[in-house]
Amino acid sequence: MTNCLPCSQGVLWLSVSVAVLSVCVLVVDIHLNGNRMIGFSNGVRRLSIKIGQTKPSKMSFGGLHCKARCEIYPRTKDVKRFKVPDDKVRWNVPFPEYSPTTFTTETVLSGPYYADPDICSGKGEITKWNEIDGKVSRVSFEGKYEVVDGLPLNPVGRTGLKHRGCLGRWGPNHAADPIVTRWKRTDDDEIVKGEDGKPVMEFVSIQRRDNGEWAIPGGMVEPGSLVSATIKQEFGEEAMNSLEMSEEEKKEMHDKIEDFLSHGDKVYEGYVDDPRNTDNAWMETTAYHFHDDDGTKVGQFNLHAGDDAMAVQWMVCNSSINLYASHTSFLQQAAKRIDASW
Ligand code: RP5
Repeated sequence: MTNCLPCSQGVLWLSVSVAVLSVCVLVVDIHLNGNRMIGFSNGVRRLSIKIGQTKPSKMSFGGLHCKARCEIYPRTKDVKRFKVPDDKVRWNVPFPEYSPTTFTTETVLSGPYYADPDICSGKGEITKWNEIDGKVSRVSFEGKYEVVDGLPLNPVGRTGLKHRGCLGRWGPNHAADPIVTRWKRTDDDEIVKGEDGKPVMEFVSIQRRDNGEWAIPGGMVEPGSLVSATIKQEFGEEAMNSLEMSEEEKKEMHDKIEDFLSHGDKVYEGYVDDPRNTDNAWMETTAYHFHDDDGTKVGQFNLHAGDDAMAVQWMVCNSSINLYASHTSFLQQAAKRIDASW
């Protein structure tokens, strides 16, 4: 049997495909459906699939990591990374003297619910690298990663530290980041313009409790959870302090954010240059942008720092902001999406 279509069927198939594509191009609203989203924005077609995808994301990291090579490992006083110069980051560049520090925190080694077994000391094994492993996704947005001597290798390159540091999972640790923005306005409700004449965007920023840096209120995707659910949960917990709310207040908050945080546009999915990354464990995220164009929706949100946040504020976005991990570059993508000043 041949796989080729007869000519008339081929033409029919082509016409149907073109028609379907044309209808899609007319889609104006961007739908976030679980962690699966099909959207069209600025004339650019975006199609993404679940975390379990096998192809590298079109939005993936590129470049070299810098924060993942910070000298002292986060949340420690004296755990020093082996120094990795820029030209020795990539694994395919020989670096015979490379002797990374071995480090995993006691907390992670004690086996909390979010952590994998300590496969290096023979406690359990992981066989499903680059696959969905039960409810845990070991798939990277950056494509297939190498596994050497039984351990997954950071897809960007050397970090100067091996094993997991304070990350629970070997390989990718998946997170989700909600970028919530509005236009900056004067007391007379006029939109403020930047030096480039474009409107100035503000976003909901939290100050992280672990290092005091300002960041997007993101969080880890729990095994089996959807990115969309994580986005709502993290925004509620970190920027609205939902954990301290009564059941009634929680319901009110839920009603307010549910609709707004259901219509967003994915601006990034891939590796994060997070200071916690190691040679064998690293952060990846999916970042969605939710913009309140007329300022009537997010204005209702009562921002209160909670959970992992020390403070929360509307922060002006421009090229001089300095945020946690790669968050500044996610904001830049969001600004581009709505043609905001940068
Ligand atoms: C970053 O870590 C992600 O972009 C996300 O914002 C964050 C998730 O980790 P926790 O805030 O839960 O520590 O890499």
